[in-house]
Amino acid sequence: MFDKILIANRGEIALRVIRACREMGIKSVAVHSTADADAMHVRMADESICIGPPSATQSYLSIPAIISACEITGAQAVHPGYGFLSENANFVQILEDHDLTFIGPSSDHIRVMGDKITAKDTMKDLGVPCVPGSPGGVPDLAAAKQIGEDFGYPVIIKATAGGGGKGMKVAESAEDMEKAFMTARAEGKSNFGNDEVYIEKYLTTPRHIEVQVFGDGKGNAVHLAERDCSLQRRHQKVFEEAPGPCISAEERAQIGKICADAVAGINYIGAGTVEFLYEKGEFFFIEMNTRLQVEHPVTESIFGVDLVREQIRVAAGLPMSFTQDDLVINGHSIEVRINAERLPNFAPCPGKITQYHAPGGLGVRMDSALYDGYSIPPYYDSLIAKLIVHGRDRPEAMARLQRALGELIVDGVDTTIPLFHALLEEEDLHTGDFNIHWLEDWLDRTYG
Ligand code: MV4
Repeated sequence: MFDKILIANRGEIALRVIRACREMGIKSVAVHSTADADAMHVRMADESICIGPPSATQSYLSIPAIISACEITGAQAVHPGYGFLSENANFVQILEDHDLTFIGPSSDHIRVMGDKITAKDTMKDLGVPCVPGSPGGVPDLAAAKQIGEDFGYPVIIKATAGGGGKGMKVAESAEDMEKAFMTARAEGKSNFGNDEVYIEKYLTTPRHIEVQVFGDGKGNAVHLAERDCSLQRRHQKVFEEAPGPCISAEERAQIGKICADAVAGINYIGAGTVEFLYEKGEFFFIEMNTRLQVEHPVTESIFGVDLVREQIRVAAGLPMSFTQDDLVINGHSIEVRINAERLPNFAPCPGKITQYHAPGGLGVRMDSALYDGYSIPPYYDSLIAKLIVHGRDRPEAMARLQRALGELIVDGVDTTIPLFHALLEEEDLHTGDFNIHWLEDWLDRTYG
């Protein structure tokens, strides 16, 4: 087992990893920018090291700075958290070259899944059901129009390197194709330096269902059911839950086995998420994420497992501590993302926290790096806390969420807390009757 792990991240996820390290008797190293000298992760780690100026490019994203920090502190492994360098195949390659262990998948798996065409090809070959569409990349407009005819409109043109909704355009008809195709291409080129695009049948009212998988890198893998993350705004998740309220035990077992077998088949190591669109009882693969996700706690809550501990174990060459048969769902869990943002436009709202009180009690988990008097810096993303609740069933989890939100105090900055109070008044949230468009439609209706 590792003696010392460096956490190449900040905020709540850095705390999450430090906590797992401490429970495992592993020393933790925090890295921080000059803007984060007073951050909680720096206080909580066993040691800390400054890696650069406020700009993420020059600190949390700086590969030379992270490698140097490992050399100086004697850390043997790096946990990337999510975001930043967590899905950077080049970074993983460089760590490997320096005999440092990346706590996550191999650079090859990150690279394959980072390109959506190769990801889809790979998953399709492994037996995962995919959205019907072009076989691989679409070279030109003529080919794009042919695909439109073959599959029927509407279709969606996606940049293979895309992410966060960038490089994605819907064509409702043949007349839309030229503009949509050219725009998707141009966005792929300008945002990701890659103008390759592919085309899929456009699903009009799906839910976003993602299956949590975990592999030991030796051909063994399990699934940990699914999360429903349909409530999103501009491709940012807002409310996540596990298990999916519309997924039956039979569907879960079937899609779960397909995903576990697929990742076992490529000797995948560590945590991964297989993303699907789910419509009319069918799953359609869209992407795979090769990282621990923001919303992993809802999965931890219903299975009672520590996914970070498990990531560290397999990275050190140990077996997973559970088998598929050990993984039994207990109840229901919901996470809401609390951002320092001002409604109704969700404008970032950094500033000083004048009062902070975290909720508690049975079935309540608050993952946050906030403290009284902390100043949220303006340089990084606006997630300041994740409130995660667990109940014996979905109604109990919803009631607990409402109760916990009522206890939570975050003063000094605007937050998305009022959004959740308002959402909990909505019948559709209680029945689970929503799809990927529900939240944006509701925001339009509610705030205009
Ligand atoms: C789609 C789709 C409909 N049909 N693909 C959005 C970002 C990327 N992860 C995939 N996305 C979508 N792909 C087909 N074939 C609709 C979306 C989509 C979406 C997906 C999940 C959650 C929220 C979304 C919001 C808008 C569009």
